[in-house]
Amino acid sequence: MTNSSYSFKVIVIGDGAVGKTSLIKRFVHDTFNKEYINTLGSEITKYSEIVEDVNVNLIFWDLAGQSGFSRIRENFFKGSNAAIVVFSHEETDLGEQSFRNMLKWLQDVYEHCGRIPLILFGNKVDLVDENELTDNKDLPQSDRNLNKLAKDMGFLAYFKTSALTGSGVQHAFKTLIKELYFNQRRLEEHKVT
Ligand SMILES: Nc1nc2c(ncn2[C@@H]2O[C@H](COP(=O)(O)OP(=O)(O)OP(=O)(O)O)[C@@H](O)[C@H]2O)c(=O)[nH]1
Ligand SMILES: [Mg+2]
Repeated sequence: MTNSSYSFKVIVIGDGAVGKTSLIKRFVHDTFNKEYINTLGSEITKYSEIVEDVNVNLIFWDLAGQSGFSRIRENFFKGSNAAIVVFSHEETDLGEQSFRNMLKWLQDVYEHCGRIPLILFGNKVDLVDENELTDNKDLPQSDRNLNKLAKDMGFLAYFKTSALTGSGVQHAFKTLIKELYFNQRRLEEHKVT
């Protein structure tokens, strides 16, 4: 039986159509929709899991990446415990732009939330040749370059994901959950009673 619970607000950000909503759907419901229904404003999804006897409750705040929704953003960022920044690996303008805009999203987080745990997802990995990402070290989106970039930018980790196939999704989200859980546990252990 569990005797305590932790709750975390996790924001999911990145350009429009990179797959933020799809990643949450894949992780929480194990479903995928090929059709693109862009998020209006923001959407909330709840997720719970028991970790070492503690009920860990997450609330994912999924933000519309399309510009035009910037006015609601302040409220969106308030009180976040972690952020997932998503870009797309697809070899299109959308993909390339989403990669470049990652920095802009990161700045938004620092501005509104200060230093919170950050995770980077490179999504739609099913649309590219994964061997290229592993072997071609000259590619900015290669595994080696992205692992380094993620480290330099203060991300906890970088993961390649596909909401379509599910590849990497569980592992990426679970890494964040574990990080949040252990951070909180450490804080509780040092709390003066
Ligand atoms: N091939 C492929 N398509 C994906 C993947 N993830 C999402 N998509 C598709 O990409 C489109 C956009 O996905 P969404 O999850 O709605 O993107 P979003 O980032 O939430 O977009 P906004 O709500 O507008 O910010 C949809 O047509 C999805 O089916 C993926 O991993 N692989
Ligand atoms: Mg969306």
